[in-house]
Amino acid sequence: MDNKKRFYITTPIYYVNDIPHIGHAYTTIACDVMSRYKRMKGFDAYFLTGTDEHGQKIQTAAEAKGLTPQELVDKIHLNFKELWKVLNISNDDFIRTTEDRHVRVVQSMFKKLMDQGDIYKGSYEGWYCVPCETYVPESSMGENRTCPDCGRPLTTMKEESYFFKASKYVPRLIEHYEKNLQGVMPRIRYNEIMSFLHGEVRDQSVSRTTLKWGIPIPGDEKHVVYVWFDALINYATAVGYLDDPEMFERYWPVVRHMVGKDIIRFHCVIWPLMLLALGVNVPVSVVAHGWWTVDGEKMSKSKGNVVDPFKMAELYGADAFRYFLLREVPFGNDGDFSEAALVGRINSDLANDLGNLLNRTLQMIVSYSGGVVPAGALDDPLDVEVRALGEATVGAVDKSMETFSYDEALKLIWAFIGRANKYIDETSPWKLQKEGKNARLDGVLCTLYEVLRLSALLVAPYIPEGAEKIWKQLGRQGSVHTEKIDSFRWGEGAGTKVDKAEVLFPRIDLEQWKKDRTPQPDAAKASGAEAAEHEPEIDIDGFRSVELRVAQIVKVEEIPRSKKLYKLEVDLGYERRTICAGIKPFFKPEELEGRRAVVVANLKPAKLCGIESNGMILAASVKGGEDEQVVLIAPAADIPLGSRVR
Ligand code: ME8
Repeated sequence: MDNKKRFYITTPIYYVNDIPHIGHAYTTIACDVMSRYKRMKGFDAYFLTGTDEHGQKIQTAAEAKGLTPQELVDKIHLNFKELWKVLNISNDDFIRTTEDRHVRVVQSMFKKLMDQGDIYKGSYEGWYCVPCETYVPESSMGENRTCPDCGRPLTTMKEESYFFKASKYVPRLIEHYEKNLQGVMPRIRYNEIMSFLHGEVRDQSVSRTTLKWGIPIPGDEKHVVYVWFDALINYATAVGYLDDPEMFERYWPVVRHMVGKDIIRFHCVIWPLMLLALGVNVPVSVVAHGWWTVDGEKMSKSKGNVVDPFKMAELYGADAFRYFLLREVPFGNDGDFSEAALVGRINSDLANDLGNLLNRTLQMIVSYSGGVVPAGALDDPLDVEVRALGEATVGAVDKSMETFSYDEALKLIWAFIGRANKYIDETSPWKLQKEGKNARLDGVLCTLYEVLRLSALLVAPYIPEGAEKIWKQLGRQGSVHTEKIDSFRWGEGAGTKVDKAEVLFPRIDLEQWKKDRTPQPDAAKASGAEAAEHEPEIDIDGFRSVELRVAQIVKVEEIPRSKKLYKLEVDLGYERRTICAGIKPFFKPEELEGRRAVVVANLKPAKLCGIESNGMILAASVKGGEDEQVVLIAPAADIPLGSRVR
């Protein structure tokens, strides 16, 4: 097998000082989808993830918990392993930097570089960020000597240190990137790295004497290896740099690293420089993704808005979470996570588009064809068009996956699914059946079955559980995940006995979902107290005497003397009139103009702030502590102005 059919992809190895969050899940899911896809394209694909277990952060976290660093990492790394199970991650290996296999490689590389003079001893003095474990040059410090990454105060530090002669290899790395534009993806990050390389790249401090929790330097044990120098090497350890030259030969030339945009300098500058010094190929590509915010805000523990991937998988299913993360934002860009958007995608893309297509098709095959896919003639122009789109989609998806454009690939697949749903409406199989046009009906059912058989293959890397269920419902043998996309031949599904149709992605009832997520107002503070104050009973005639009508607010004017009142002009269809309403604190004029509302049309005129008010606008209100929430009461659907509300 040539290198073109091999693929090795890695996630960053995650720090185990904390529990996994959406950022960890995102990179790992993206790598998982890519490796699953490559396997289905017939590649010998290898997928590595793992944990970064040395360094100051871990030592500090362990101290805070009253554990030894080893106890901490032994415990916390299991959270990551567990999460990958829950999210259906198909990694081939999970590396921990505290493993002996890794410690030996780090020490051997360190020694090799020292022996050849590329690591030398010196002393280092500078401004240091303890949590980030980085020296920060004066030029990139934040205000008041703070870390440009985490914003925390820097401290001065002087220590004896080993240095890696990074600067020596910079011209070779620049030359490499000039010839390999795919070396850093996307282009914006490539440009960032090139301009950094054209600036001053200093020799790198690669050892520490200030902490104990690290890999000892052979022959000088008061030093431990700097955590990033240690961590980057994991990618080589795992594919047998020291222990299995054959495996290393097989996968190293095709390695791609996926990382968040914040750690590209380590991956696109330091690591390749280390590899050049070691005489090893630099990675084919480093692919950088953007960062997730949550409901428009930066994710942080102090804000309490950290998205817990375990919880998302439990509430919505691993497939939906995986699908959402890759569909929602173009890979490489920053994205904003919101559960409401996730629910929207579940209902529209998964339940509606894909789920309905499967359900409708299977039910028709059962009702009209005894549950067996008919061997129809697939020569109607519509059939030919759908087939051509399917075949073109396979090629277009492959192009998108080449550039890690996951969202593009999903858009293409869903365009194909959407086309098939439209095809059902265009061909109306129920009419064909009624009219006894059996030959045509067979062609339609067979085409739809083929659409689904192909779609199952295309969605399998993204929604592995759902795809397997589709495969089974379609009556296919074996697992969808061992299929090869390119072996698919249109029409070969005829004759298959389909399985029972079951709902794949249940629709989420939005009203119920909102209710479940809305914190109930505190009874004492809010609605409880108000609800207890009932008005005296009235009879039906008493209620009828209130003339309620649908109106539209056409103009909103401020009343300069009043903090609460707006002067509204409302249209009742048969007349326009002025109403003064005490809703100014809750709405801007532009939020009211054009809105429909229900008004009391027969209220006696009253003068408010010198203006005659002819009626009243209905609104619901609730008090929660200091805040009052007010919403207008409006008809749920379009109805002529002036209609009575009874
Ligand atoms: O950096 N959105 O580990 P780590 C998207 N151990 N990605 C995010 C994110 C967010 N809000 N927050 C974090 C390390 N990430 C090192 C790696 S590799 C040799 C060593 C991403 O656990 C971040 O960009 O702090 C990074 O790629 C990854 O999570 C791991 O972060």
